[in-house]
Amino acid sequence: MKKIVRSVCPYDCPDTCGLLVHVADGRAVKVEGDPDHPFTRGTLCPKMAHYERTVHSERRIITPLRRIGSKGSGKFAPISWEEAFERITANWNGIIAQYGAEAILPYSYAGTMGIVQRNAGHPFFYSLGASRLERTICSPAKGYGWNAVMGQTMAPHTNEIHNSDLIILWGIHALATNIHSMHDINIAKKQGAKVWLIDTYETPTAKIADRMIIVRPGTDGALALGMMHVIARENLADRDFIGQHVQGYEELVTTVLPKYSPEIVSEITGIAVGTIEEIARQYATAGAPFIRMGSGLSRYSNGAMNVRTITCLPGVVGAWGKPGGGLLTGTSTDAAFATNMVTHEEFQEQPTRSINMNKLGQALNEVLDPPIKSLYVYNSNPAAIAPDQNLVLQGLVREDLFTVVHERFITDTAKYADIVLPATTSLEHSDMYRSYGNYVMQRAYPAILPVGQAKSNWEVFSLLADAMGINKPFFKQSPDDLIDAILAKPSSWLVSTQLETLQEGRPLELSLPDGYKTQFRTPSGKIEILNPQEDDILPNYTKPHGDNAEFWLVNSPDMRLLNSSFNERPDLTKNNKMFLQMNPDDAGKMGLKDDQLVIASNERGEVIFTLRISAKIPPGIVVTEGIWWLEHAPGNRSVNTLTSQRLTDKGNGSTFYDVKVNVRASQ
Ligand SMILES: Nc1nc2c(c(=O)[nH]1)N[C@H]1C(S)=C(S)[C@@H](COP(=O)(O)OP(=O)(O)OC[C@H]3O[C@@H](n4cnc5c(=O)[nH]c(N)nc54)[C@H](O)[C@@H]3O)O[C@H]1N2
Ligand SMILES: Nc1nc2c(c(=O)[nH]1)N[C@H]1C(S)=C(S)[C@@H](COP(=O)(O)OP(=O)(O)OC[C@H]3O[C@@H](n4cnc5c(=O)[nH]c(N)nc54)[C@H](O)[C@@H]3O)O[C@H]1N2
Ligand code: SF4
Ligand SMILES: [Mo]
Repeated sequence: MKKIVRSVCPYDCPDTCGLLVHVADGRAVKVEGDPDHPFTRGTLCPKMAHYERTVHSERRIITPLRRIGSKGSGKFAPISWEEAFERITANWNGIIAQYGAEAILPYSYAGTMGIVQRNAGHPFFYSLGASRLERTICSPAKGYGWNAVMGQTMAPHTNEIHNSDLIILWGIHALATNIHSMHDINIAKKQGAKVWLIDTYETPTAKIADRMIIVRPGTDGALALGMMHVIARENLADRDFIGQHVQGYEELVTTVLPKYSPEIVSEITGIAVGTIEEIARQYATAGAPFIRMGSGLSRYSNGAMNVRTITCLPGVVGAWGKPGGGLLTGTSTDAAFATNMVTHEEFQEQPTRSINMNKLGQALNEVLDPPIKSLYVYNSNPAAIAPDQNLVLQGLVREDLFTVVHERFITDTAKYADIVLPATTSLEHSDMYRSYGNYVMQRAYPAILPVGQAKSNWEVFSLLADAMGINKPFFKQSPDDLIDAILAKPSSWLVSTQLETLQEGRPLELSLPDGYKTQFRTPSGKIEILNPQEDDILPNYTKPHGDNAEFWLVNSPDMRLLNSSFNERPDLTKNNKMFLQMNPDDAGKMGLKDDQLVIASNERGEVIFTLRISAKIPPGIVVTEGIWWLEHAPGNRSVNTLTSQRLTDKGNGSTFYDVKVNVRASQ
């Protein structure tokens, strides 16, 4: 029997595409982009064009497993679900009796973005009284920087781009991470818009840009101040808009901007004085300049300040007042319905400690009271994606750590598990999705039955609640019951006529209030260049941290992967080498040759890469793309051996790109 089922891409990607899944005899055989989805518009990225190969991969875990080799060896034997639950509860009950439930740490992030399956562990671990995980690995510094200037102001609709005449892609590798924005950018380009890209090297996204500015890592805040210096000096600011809508411009002009002449900013950023002046003038005189800001520049010790500073720019030139003008870091649809109906924080009876997910390595190796005696991992692959890999692996190998991993594949993390549980893919379970890059939301029903004995996160936590004696009726619901309950209490943003669209599993675009672009939801009601709540009431330039080593290590997304997901796909990863890209002059000075093995190292460890010499990389920087499973790593260590657990200036975020390394030939 054949059918076509609507579904949603579950991955941690701002596009949150609508899918049409072709099912034949109970198997997904083909996946297409939904032409009716307003952002997807019928196309998919290379990863999801063959999602059926992930769903029906030979590498899927199809039964629960018990470890029979040493930790990390990946040797397992199948067991029943009953035995898996017996082993987990026996271990946990023993740990709780001796150390208390805080000795158990959940670790999860964004394997799936659906609100039920992503958050399913929260009510369970709150009820258990386990340690909390501070989930700040992605972009809290970006959120912080935006909020410091714009408060809760609504982000612009992506269609604004159509009417822009100057689009700046700032720290975003849009071809890899936001590919459907190309539809919008192309509409603008056809009408004559120019595209500028600001990045640390010439990424593949440079192909679609008219101009490229290469900035020294972590110095974008200085560039923004330099642009504002030129705008003020040349009287290009929008005085009317500022008078009506901006707080603190005069103070910025008199106390901060004098320190950031183009000459000084050129020293900091490595950008020519003339280029700083040119982009400032073009930005200020454009009819409707639009900035699409990525997370790259926020993953530094000065990340929140970088974002805060750039976020001031559209206010200074009045871009918010013009159709097609503005700045997009990401959208928030939190207000559409109550996620708390899934997470239920109040199930936690007593305060428990919180462990920052960026510091897993430290937490597993430090003497803590109580120590972490059990780790439960779902929706995440910390052995690959968390910083300071050596320390993370040193923790995972501990014989006294009882590790459970609920996964679709034997990832680098699953190899260290005592018990592995098989997880469903998004085609096998129900969920509701909302996006962080647009305003479309969609409910999805299962397209096929679970593969093998796989169970969804929700199902596993319901069963674990029962096995651990947590007798709340909440856990007896199905995911669809829960989604129905959430939709029965929608916010005014979701009106009842629209709910039918959601119930039918069709994409629904939330409408934005008239005039939202100039409704500034800050305490003052204005754009707060001066924010009296901040330690530094005005934005300023602060330096990134770096390390005591020679090259900045930029580690960007790879088009074929999504974080460490899709490593299971030979069609995407075949013949891959973990490349380290380097400028020809740097390679020449060091006598290094193309395609030879090199070692990148710093105080945290060493990683072996294959050298790729490329003029697209500026001197002083090396670049690696993608988070590869260790099976692709010639030295059995991957990029996060080199990254640091240090946190951002605000938001406790990750600082993945604020890292330096030395490079030498591998013998
Ligand atoms: N194909 C693919 N898509 C993805 C992902 C993936 O791994 N692969 N990951 C997903 C996730 S979880 C997220 S959070 C988003 C993130 O996607 P984006 O918001 O695009 O952010 P990043 O991918 O972190 O970084 C984008 C760019 O920032 C650049 N960069 C680094 N440092 C600086 C700097 O100091 N200044 C400037 N101007 N640029 C800098 C990097 O070179 C990179 O090209 O993408 C999602 N989509
Ligand atoms: N060096 C470096 N490191 C980085 C980054 C970087 O740019 N550079 N980016 C960082 C960022 S922005 C992020 S967001 C993090 C992301 O880190 P993670 O969220 O851990 O992302 P993934 O590596 O995709 O791992 C998700 C895992 O969840 C599993 N999964 C998928 N669906 C389900 C499900 O329904 N149930 C269960 N139980 N499991 C499921 C997948 O098989 C996959 O192995 O990585 C960070 N790490
Ligand atoms: S990974 Fe992103 S671009 Fe690709 S299908 Fe999913 S949501 Fe769309
Ligand atoms: Mo992320």
